[in-house]
Amino acid sequence: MIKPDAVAKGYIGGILAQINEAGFKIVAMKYTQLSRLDAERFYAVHSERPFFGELVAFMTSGPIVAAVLEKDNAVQDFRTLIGSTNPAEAAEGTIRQRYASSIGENAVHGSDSDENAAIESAFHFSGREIF
Ligand code: 3AN
Repeated sequence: MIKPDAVAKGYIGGILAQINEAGFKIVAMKYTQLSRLDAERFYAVHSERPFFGELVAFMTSGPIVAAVLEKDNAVQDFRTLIGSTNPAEAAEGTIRQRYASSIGENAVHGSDSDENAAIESAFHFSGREIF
C-alpha cells in the first residue's frame, strides 16, 4: 500500500516509478480508502500495540493505493526497497528515506511474508482483479 501521507503529498507517481525500476511487476492495483473496520481487520495483528488507535486513524484518514507486486524474492526485496519502519533509520535511496516523515506516517506498507502477502492480496482484490 501507498499510505495516506504519501498519497496526500503527491508521491504516488514517484513511488510507483521506483517500484517498477526495481523490477517489480504490478499485477493488481486500486485507488481506494479504508474504512475503520477495514483498517482494524488489516492490522489485527497489531491490535494490542499501544499505537493501534493512531495507526487505524491514520490509515483511514485519506485514500491509499493498494497493489500486488510480483518478483522473485518479492517480500524480502520489497522490504529492502522500502527501508526501515522508522524513516530516520531507513537506508539512503529507499522509499521511506525519500518519502516518509515518521514511524507512524511511513509512506508505504509491505507484506512481511509470502503467507501474509496472500492474505493481504485477498483483502484488497478479488481473483478477477489480479492479472
Ligand atoms: P512494517 O510496516 O515496517 O512492517 P510493523 O509491521 O512493525 O512495520 O508496523 C506496522 C505499522 O504500524 C507501520 N507501518 C507503522 O505505520 C505503524 N507503527 C509501527 N511502529 C509504530 C510506532 N512506534 N508508532 C506509531 N506507529 C507505528
